[in-house]
Amino acid sequence: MSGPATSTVRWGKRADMVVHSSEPFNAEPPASALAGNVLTPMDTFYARNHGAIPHVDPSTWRLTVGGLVGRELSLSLAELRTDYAHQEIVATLQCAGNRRAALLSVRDLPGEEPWGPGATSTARWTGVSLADVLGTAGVGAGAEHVEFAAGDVSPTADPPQAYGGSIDLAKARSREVLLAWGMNGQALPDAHGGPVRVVVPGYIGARSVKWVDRVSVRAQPSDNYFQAVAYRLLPPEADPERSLPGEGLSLGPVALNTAILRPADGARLTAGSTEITGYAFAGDARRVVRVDVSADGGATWRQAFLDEPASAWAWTHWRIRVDLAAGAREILARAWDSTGALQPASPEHVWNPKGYVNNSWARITVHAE
Ligand SMILES: Nc1nc2c(c(=O)[nH]1)N[C@H]1C(S)=C(S)[C@@H](COP(=O)(O)O)O[C@H]1N2
Ligand SMILES: [Mo]
Repeated sequence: MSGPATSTVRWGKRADMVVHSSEPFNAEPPASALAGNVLTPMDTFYARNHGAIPHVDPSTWRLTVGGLVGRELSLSLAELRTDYAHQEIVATLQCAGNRRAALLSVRDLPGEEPWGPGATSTARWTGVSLADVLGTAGVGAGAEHVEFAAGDVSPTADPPQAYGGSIDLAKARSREVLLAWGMNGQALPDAHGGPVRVVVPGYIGARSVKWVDRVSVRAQPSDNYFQAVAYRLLPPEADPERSLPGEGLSLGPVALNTAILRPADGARLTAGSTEITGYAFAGDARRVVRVDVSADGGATWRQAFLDEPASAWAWTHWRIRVDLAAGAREILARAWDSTGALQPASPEHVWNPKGYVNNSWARITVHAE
């Protein structure tokens, strides 16, 4: 209905998606499209892919569960749905590259896409707890990690390989980690990992492996490129072209972050009372407890009103009315979490060679007249 018929945006996404790459398909909604929606509509949910989006036939799909288990399992979608209790969880996914654009303006990041604040979205996921499936397989001695493997091959991995990753066993055994076939009440679409994906609430999006077809219980983290080499936080002086498997810090839980969704960066507004809205998110067991907003470049701050999050695994939307003086105004937002941690002030403090985890204060400039 809306959008030009000539739109090149695919996979059922809205016409105004910011497409970072069409093959593989990488796209985020404009920040304003995330505002006001606790659940992100399907056509607005960001898409992050390292290879071509496959179509996996739900009638022939099987999940194998192996490695350090008492007995190997091979489950069809029908078996997964009938043999295990269904779970529904509202959870936010957030890419480790969310808000990378601000790191790029500090220093170049060759080959990395300039994601804005839209590499995060929230859905109601339906599936079964991975914990229950691991329970039937039986976790063996020495198990510390659970690996997820899929069939989509990434040409940018070194060497090119199918996508995969792992999480620690304790997280894998928590109720909230799902093998999900439903998203906002619909069958999981191809672009988001249908027929079944992993959803790891509170962890970077990279661990929520789409099109999952194998779960392996292991003593060590996955050797997959996207666990051992990519999605690791390297020190600023490291050369990502030469980094060896296991170098740097493996990213798991999402760092405390926030973004301003409205008004848009660069917007022209009428001076006076203006509503500022945004999201804040804290990974794993942490909760967003406070968001401060400044309408004068950080000279003074006031606390925003926090909406009740939809679940312990969902983002917190916030809002505040500020009085905007005429001229170019820098608006800042910064969040605090339940451990008392505050976001770092500037992207210079967090710059790293792959451009992950930019959780510096949100900053936009608007022109009030
Ligand atoms: N099989 C597979 N799973 C994947 C990926 C991928 O490229 N292949 N990308 C990961 C990354 S980096 C993110 S941020 C999320 C994005 O999920 P979405 O495309 O549903 O938003 O999926 C993760 N799971
Ligand atoms: Mo990601």
